[in-house]
Amino acid sequence: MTQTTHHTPDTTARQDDPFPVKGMDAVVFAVGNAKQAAHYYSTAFGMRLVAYSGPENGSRETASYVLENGSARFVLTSVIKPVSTWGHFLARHVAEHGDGVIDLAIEVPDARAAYAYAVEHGARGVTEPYEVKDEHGTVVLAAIATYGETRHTLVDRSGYDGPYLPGYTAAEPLVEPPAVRTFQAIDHCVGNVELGKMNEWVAFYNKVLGFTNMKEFVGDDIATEYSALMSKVVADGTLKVKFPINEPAIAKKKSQIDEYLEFYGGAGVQHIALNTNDIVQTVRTMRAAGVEFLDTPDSYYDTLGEWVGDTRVPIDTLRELKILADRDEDGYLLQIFTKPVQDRPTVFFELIERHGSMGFGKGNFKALFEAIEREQAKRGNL
Ligand code: TYF
Ligand code: FE
Repeated sequence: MTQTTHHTPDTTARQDDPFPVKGMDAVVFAVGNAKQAAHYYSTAFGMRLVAYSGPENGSRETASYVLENGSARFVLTSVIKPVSTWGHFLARHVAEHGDGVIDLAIEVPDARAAYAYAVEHGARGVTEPYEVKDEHGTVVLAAIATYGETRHTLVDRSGYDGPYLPGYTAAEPLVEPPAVRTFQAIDHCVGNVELGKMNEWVAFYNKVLGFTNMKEFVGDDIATEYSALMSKVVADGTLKVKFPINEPAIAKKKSQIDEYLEFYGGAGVQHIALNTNDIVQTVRTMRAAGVEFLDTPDSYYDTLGEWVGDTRVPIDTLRELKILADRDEDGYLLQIFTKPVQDRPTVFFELIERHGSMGFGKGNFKALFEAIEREQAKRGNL
């Protein structure tokens, strides 16, 4: 069943936090053509290019474009010609998974301490702590493995004031950014894992990163009724980093999570949710730029007002733009989901405007999952 509770975000760092985090550092994508992806996230998502690494500044093997919107940072990486283990990894990752997320990088105050804590508590180390430096200062990096081929790089950038990381040079936006900022932070990053593995990964985050479970989850009864998935959310003590974990459930229909696992080729990042202060303006801007969002039937809006009450946005505007709304005891939220942003039915995005609620839209799960299933059916995967 779904439940919600009062979440009082304590944004001050806790003395006793076993794994203090500052927030999401970056979402790193391995893609087939980073040059064109940078264009898409600039023109369609309204992000700005801020840094670049490639052959022109000494990186012969890979090209990486760093785009930002407020504190949200995406890094798009392509291999130019595989030479090293890293280049071959990127080439194989794109071949196996298509465009996807290789790294949910977390900013921490002390990457060595964070890595040591994680490995002591059962994480598989991918990269031991190391320093990179240039004229802008020093960054300490380390990485641990999570679900599938995804990793968490732990980033201490307190000794650095450059555009992204040593080795990157500052870059200018590719196009004039939209007049109104489309979004300003990463709200949560969702992983899809194999059948029966959700609780193992929840336990991993509990043990290895000291994350705790948030009360909102999708359990057995809802799974069999209509969602065909189960979901739990882990977060750091200050709720700055929130990671829902989904697994498929056996139901009447083929799970959307199974579709993802089949086309991604295993576990991986399913969606990234982005915080916006003005979801109406953002959806108008992104729709006009060609971003496709999931459809919501008119019937949803016919009854919405009765249970969600007043929101900042009139119901007619929500209906026009297919924006979803949900309310819990802490407040309300507005949210909308894009269709997958590549040909494989894998990674997609969510826009979320929060007004008090720290939930994930449990009141919308039925409408949302039905919308996802309509898309699944169009693809012949239901
Ligand atoms: O992050 C969440 O939990 C919400 C709801 O396949 C959700 O965005 C859960 C599963 C899913 C799509 C959205
Ligand atoms: Fe979400």
